[in-house]
Amino acid sequence: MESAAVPQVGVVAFVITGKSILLGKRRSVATANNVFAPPGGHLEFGESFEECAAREVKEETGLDIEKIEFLTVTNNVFLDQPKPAHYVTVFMRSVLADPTQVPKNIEPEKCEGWDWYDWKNLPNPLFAPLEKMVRSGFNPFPSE
Ligand code: 8DG
Ligand code: MG
Repeated sequence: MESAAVPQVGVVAFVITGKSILLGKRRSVATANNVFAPPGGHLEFGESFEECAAREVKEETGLDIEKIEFLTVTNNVFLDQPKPAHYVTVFMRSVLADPTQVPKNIEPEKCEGWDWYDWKNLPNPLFAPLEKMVRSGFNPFPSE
């Protein structure tokens, strides 16, 4: 991670299948250890939120996503860590371009593996920004 002197932009992708989302357990990363989080990463210069979500999901899971839509944005300040950080976190939702595709753990040094979790039965502990969102009652699913 870069210097935390200024707020940074993180883009997070909910990949939705039915009422489940894709989560992985993070390993030794500055902002979060051993917590479950969706795929995501830093917004690159010139990139749209949709492009960033698709790129990060591809890089981390090998999956191709579509119907990528903006959900919400949250402000996350991580002061209680060796290198304090501040993220403006953009949450996107998406679905699999090919529903038969299976996630691969492409960055095993960063993640223990990916799996689908029912929104009503999420694992613990969740990464703080997601935990906050779940506790607020946020619903990421399209209304039908
Ligand atoms: P990159 O530098 O390769 O672009 O990214 P990365 O190494 O994959 O970064 P990341 O830590 O996975 O994501 C960037 C930041 O986004 C993370 O440090 C903090 C913020 N972020 C949240 N919530 C979440 C989340 O639920 N998942 C992910 N992946 N990042 C999140 O605030
Ligand atoms: Mg990441």
